[in-house]
Amino acid sequence: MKVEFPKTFFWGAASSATQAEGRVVGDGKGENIWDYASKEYNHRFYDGVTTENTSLFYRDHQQDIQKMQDISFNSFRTSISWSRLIPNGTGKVNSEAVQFYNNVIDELIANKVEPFINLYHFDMPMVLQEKGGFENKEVIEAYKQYAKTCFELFGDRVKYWFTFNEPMIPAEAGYLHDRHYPYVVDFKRAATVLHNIILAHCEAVKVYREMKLAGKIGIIMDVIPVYPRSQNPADLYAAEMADLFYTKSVNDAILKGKYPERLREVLEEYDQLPEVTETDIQLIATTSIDLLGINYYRPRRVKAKECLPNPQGVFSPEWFFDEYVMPGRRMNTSRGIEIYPKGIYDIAKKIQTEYGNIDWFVSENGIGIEGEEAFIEEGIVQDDYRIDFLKEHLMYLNQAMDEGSNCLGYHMWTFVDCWSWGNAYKNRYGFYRLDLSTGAKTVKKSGLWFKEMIENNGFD
Ligand code: BGP
Repeated sequence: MKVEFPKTFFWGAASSATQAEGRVVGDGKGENIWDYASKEYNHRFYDGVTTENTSLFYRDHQQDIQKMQDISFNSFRTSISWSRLIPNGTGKVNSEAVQFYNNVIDELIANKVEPFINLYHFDMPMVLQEKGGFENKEVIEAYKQYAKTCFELFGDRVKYWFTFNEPMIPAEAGYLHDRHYPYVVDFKRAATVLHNIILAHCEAVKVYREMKLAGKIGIIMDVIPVYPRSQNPADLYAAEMADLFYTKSVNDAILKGKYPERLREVLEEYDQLPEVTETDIQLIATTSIDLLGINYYRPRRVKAKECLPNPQGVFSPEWFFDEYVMPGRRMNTSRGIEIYPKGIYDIAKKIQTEYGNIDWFVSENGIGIEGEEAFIEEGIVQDDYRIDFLKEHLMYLNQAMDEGSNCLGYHMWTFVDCWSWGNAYKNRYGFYRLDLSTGAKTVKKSGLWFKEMIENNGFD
């Protein structure tokens, strides 16, 4: 075996509640921002597909978990839907949801698939969004209670917990870049949301520690490695700023227990500093995680600004750098992002050298392709491009591990083709194809390749 992984390595895939569960009549689920936005702002979603029509993990979980076992997963990440478990955001728990998540967890364990459970994957309950979502400190308290409820209900069996998926995204996409509801465009509000999400993370970790449960708790982050166009100081400055705003802001707070001083200086200079109290600073400084998940899809290439930003415009990190379109870059044209397998190695090195070589795993990595039906032959999507993508990324990951990186696993995005934030079912990522007209879920060639790779702990 040329590329070999430890026998204890976690292999599987990731998914999330809103993207996969779907709705069935009488399930008692409350509305979240995606249920609301995909109806009320339907034009923003590819083909107008709403959350109601997602791949029905709620109904099919038993067969789906069997499908995980069929391709030899030993672990699987999904999230609990806050608005399913506690339809009003606070207070009464939905017994149907408790039953559902109990079934999922028990079924996974019975199939020797370790459940990795995330508490928040972009899906704020609508009632709490109406109160300001994470702009409102009361929602931090509500999240803490929700987290506690989850630990009480499922903490006897779930050994791997995650507080948030990509904490930057609800802030950046929801409050600055107009991609997620509530479609606000205001840097300071985005910064407040990010800060409050970090506080909510800390509160959940604190509760988990107090409960003395026998498991690990962490967070899933999207680290986009930044590469400057050149070594020219102006390009280097652009890269430093992109990294500061989009990576170090969250990473340093979570992994080093403090925000970068440089960030504070810049935000102060532009009058964009959110309110951060001494108590907040203390809470962040005294919280640490056990396991870090990293989602990796693409690099961020940047260059010095070509034009001065409009001082009348909305302040944004993009005031400090421009995107660099590197000649010859390799693109996933369906998703419009660069494919750069070495990025995974660079992230591993960064964790090793700058963040204490903490235990981590690849919590998402994948390639979303439009029009995959064109690759169906003999009833199977012949997705050799996905196998190549996997091989290349795994080779770089393996190299980093040989050099001492504490990587414990690899989860692909995703298990069955799922609904996505905006793109709905346009780009397909799954090991299983979902036929939207029949609901059938059929393994792809990559799923079979992954199975063999797991069974051999590597590949040639
Ligand atoms: C990650 C999210 C996932 C998933 C994935 C694919 O950032 O955590 O929920 O959606 O990206 O991206 P997209 O669906 O936008 O193509």
